[in-house]
Amino acid sequence: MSDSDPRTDAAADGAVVEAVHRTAEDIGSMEIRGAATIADAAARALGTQAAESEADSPDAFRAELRAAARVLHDTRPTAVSLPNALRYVFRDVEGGNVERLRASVRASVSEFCDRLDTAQNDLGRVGANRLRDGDTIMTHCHSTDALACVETAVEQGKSLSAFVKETRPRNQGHITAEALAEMGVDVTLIVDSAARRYLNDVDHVLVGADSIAADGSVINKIGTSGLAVNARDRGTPIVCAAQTIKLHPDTLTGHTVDIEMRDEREVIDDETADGIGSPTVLNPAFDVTPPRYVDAIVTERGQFPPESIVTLMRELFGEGTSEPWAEA
Ligand code: RUB
Repeated sequence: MSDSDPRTDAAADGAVVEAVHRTAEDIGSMEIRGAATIADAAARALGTQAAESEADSPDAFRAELRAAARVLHDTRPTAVSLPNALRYVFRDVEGGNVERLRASVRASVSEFCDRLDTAQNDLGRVGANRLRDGDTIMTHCHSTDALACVETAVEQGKSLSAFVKETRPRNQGHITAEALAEMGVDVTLIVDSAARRYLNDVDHVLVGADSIAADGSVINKIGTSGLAVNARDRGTPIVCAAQTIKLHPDTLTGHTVDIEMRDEREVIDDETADGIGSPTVLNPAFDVTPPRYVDAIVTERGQFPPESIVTLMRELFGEGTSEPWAEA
């Protein structure tokens, strides 16, 4: 997919189908959110591009797919599951006529989405082993990987309680509270700043990840690092549930992970801000928790001390990756 022609690429931008633009908008506005869900939606959108493409040559088809991938890629910069999903779909898109290319993209998308589901279930079984009957967890944000561990533990007959941080400014903790309650977990919702007060009553802090860096740093919803530092101070284990699609290949060669800055109006509306002297407002969506504050990263391939995750990353990615959707 790398032999792109700039003229074909320019023409392809206009052939990106509506469903791809809609998915990109939904990811940007967080209608679709959470690293695994974003990956699933992005892969499916590429599948729709392939299905609806009216390209009349393999070159034009591939250029359209690259253009669609760029639209999706530029939505949210922190969750590496998004470029990892796009890369997966591009793996086998090489030769043949348009119909063969179309079929191969659609097969890759369906394989990718199946693998995502399987990985989450497998990860859930690994993570559930850490949870004992009667345990209390504390959560931050809403992570389907973290919830998979709880769900499996509950299915194994374990009774669990949870302190759920509301997770300002978007309150994804509410989604977690609802999901846990549906599983039969006893839920207590707290404001973010109450976390330290209750950490003594907690057996595990359980969070997800948008990206895991080669040094074992966990990049997750803003507030995760403060929670982890407090948990370490109180001696409460902190576990990160993250499928291998969250491993960030570029960090193998020393790149850092971009932290998304979101609209300040998620924090405060214009009128209220005007009323308090129009302060500068910063709204970083994620932060970086250094590996020394994390006890284990739970993946579908087993659980790892964060410092050893680099071994798994090398096995999966070699020394780095390409961007097959890049313009010529
Ligand atoms: C979501 C978030 C989640 C991870 C993991 O942030 O930080 O913890 O994405 O989620 P946002 P999952 O709400 O800004 O997308 O385990 O579902 O992949």
